[in-house]
Amino acid sequence: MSFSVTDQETFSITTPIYYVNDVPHIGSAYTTIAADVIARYQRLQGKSVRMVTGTDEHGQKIQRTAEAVGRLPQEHSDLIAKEFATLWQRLSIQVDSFIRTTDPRHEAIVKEFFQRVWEKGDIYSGQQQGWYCVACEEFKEERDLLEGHHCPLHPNKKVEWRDEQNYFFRLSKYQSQLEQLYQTHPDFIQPESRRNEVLSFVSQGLQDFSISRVNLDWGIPVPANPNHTIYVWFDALLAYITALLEPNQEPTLANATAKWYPFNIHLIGKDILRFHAVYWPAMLMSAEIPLPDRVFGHGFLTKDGQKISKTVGNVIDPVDLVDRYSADAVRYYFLKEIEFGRDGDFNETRFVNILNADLANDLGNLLNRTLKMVHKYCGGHVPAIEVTQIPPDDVLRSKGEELGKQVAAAYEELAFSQACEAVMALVRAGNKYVDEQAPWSLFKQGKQTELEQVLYSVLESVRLAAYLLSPIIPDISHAVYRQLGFSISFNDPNIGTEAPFSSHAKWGVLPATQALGEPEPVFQRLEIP
Ligand code: ME8
Repeated sequence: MSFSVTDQETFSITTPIYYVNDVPHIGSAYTTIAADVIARYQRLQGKSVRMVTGTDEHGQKIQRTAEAVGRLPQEHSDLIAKEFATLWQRLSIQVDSFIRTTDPRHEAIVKEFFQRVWEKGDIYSGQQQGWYCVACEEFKEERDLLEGHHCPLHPNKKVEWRDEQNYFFRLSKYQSQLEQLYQTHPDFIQPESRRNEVLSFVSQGLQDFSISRVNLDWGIPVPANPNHTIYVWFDALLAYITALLEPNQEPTLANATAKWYPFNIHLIGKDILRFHAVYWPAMLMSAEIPLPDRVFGHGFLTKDGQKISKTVGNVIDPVDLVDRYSADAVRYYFLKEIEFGRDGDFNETRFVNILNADLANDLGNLLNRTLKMVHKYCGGHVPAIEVTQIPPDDVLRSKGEELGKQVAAAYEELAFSQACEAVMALVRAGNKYVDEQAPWSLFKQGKQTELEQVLYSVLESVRLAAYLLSPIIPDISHAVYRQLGFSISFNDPNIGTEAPFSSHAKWGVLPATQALGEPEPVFQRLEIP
């Protein structure tokens, strides 16, 4: 049975539309992994999911980067966009829509949107004076700059003085509507610390912002005045909407917003919070388009305490990490190690230690030792045990029966680290249980029924752990399921009907007498480099 989109609820989520100033680094991978985990969790829940990512290719930052490497901006963008798409594949990310802002359909969407806002009377011409950070593509207040007019997010870059005629968007007109939005929808901005940041920024009074640039060819021309180019942020935010068009659909706002809109989550880093939590909702209000449900701004990955950034030049290459350690390893480490929403430092020794402890020793070893015993003592089949035969106060059964609900709540709150912790607690309990119950001695004593109950409980706990971690480590979960005799792939887009959360997140799903696969390590121990 398969559901069509209209039969079931939809879920849509975005990552930022990344700049193509350089190949992707671990920061962009971090957000995209998290978005993929959320999307996978929602697929398990049976939702029809649209996961959107893409590349931001216009504006001065990209034009200058291309010039510096002797390429045309389009040629440069083509090369780098490909690197992003390849990395997402390597990281087992299921992208439903990859939007590039140089897609011709996007220009049509941006122009239609601009026109709507224009007709609303929310755009006017004025003089823009101020300090501009090309790396942020944003005007900065003098008081926010470091000494010598350097940008705090790009301390090696100087801001530039601008004094030019621009078109402005009447952000100030939306001050009270925005304040009302934050009051009536307290979950609109998450986590709480980010919400407070925005509330404090907005309470200082909103200023109109310029949405066009002169002397810049690389961008979408302003419909009424082609001497101006639409500001790259105005252009990029709209890529979220363009990304919802079906491949051969006419590019109109009505078409793009028909099925998947409004977005459930815009997932971003805290650096671009204002654009998403203030400018974007105001733009949508002006165009009379519904607002997203929530904007979640996570923290920064840092190295030696400084934000990892392409512009700063302290990047960690995600391709290298995947090559050396596998996609699941990278996915697990970042989501388990860093509380989502907070900053976190990358440390390779810790990386190796956590993976070895959780995935090789605790999860991998529990499956391996149990399967070997089942092959030895029970003929390679799931023991013929009815779940009702296992006492309700059995440690694994009672923990397992609570776990699905607990982990679902953690995923809903984007508390990935908590989800991992809760699952690993069951896995660790499983290892302890094996040590205490000593199936080898039950075998020696001829206590076959007790032995089978013990082994069933452990196998079922490993299965449940693999299922609940599948949004984070889909390849390992697949390997566990295969060894347990299932032919389910967690990369199957129909996973929500093949193995729905409503049944597989329960304890006691492993079918009695199901033939088991050969035990093979699901995660090889890593060496500290
Ligand atoms: O801002 N730690 O693109 P961008 C965690 N084109 N996340 C990080 C990070 C770090 N050190 N560095 C980057 C842009 N990120 C615009 C977006 S959206 C309409 C336009 C992640 O390539 C994080 O999600 O600079 C951050 O918000 C994003 O990359 C910035 O990507």
